[in-house]
Amino acid sequence: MENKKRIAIIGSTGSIGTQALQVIKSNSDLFEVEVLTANTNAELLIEQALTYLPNAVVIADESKYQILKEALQPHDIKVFAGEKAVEQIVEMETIDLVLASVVGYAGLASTINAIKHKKPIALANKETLVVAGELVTNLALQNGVNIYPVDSEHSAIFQCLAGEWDNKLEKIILTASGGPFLGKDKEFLSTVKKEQALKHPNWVMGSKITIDSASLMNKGLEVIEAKWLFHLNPEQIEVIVHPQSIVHSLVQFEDGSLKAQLGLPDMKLPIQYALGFPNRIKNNFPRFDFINYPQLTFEKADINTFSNLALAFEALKQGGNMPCILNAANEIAVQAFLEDKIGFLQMSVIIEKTMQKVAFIKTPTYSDYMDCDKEARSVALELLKH
Ligand code: MN3
Repeated sequence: MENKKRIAIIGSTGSIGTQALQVIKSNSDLFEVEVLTANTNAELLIEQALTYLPNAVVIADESKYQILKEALQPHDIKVFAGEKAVEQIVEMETIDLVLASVVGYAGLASTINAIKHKKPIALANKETLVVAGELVTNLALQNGVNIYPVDSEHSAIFQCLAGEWDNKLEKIILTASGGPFLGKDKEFLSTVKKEQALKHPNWVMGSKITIDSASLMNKGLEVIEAKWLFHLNPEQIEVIVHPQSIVHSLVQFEDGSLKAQLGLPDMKLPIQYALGFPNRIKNNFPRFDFINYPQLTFEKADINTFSNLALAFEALKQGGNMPCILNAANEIAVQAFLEDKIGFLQMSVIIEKTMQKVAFIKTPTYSDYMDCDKEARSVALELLKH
């Protein structure tokens, strides 16, 4: 068929990237893979490239270039290497949509470049909007570029808004599973190890986001992401804990009416919605059955115990470069926790102190963000030593 949507997956070897490839495989009449990029996992990238035969692949880790080149050249697949190449590949004329699924700050540059080249974005990288939400959304507006959320909560809100674009929102309610430590106190949290934090009750995700879910930082980042995606004030964003992860989020309109999107927790659905928008695509994913869930429950988030969520709201309220500082410190803290260098609760301490130490900038430029990210990381790393 002609008119297949040609997709570039930036970060194809991660959790979202691999699930996106499954969606594309099941819908090969609608989508084809134009570009795949990975950070360091050359082995999986080669396997993916040989299966999906993209036009080009990029590996950020330049030391893997030769392996990739040797494996893929016979198949007429272009091979590039280096971080700059990841950023530049999105300019390719044959790309119809860019799936931004790199984890963390590292995803920012390629997303910005894609927007500058008028590519629609399916956004799985929430840190892009956390770090530079104002800049990125303004740029998207100037270039007439749509950003389709892949994050399940934001996809839920986006789905609720379909056909309601002109109706004002009173507020949105983001649901949070509460993670593996729901209901626990600080004393318990002071003893937890990464193995416990990595066991998420409902969602299968990469390690960074799974730790963020356990600490509620993930929800904090999503609050900031929602602000920029849906043009909201901080007061219009609520978080509610919903341990079953069936109601993916809700919107409330000015008449008090609430709309929610429900379904089993499976990232393939929001990925598919973002790739296929505005069309819904028939699939055979398992269906939700109320009989298996006699109770859907909701409770207040415990921001005293899980202070990362409070810190994120604070960063959102202050604005400027504060969310960028929060994000950089969090990336360092999560990495340190995953390496058993700090305890679970120390992550919040490092983030809070970093927010106090790095200079506040009210209206940062892109280079301010780059400097701020670097500075916040070095401050957080310094704090790790004490
Ligand atoms: Mn989410």
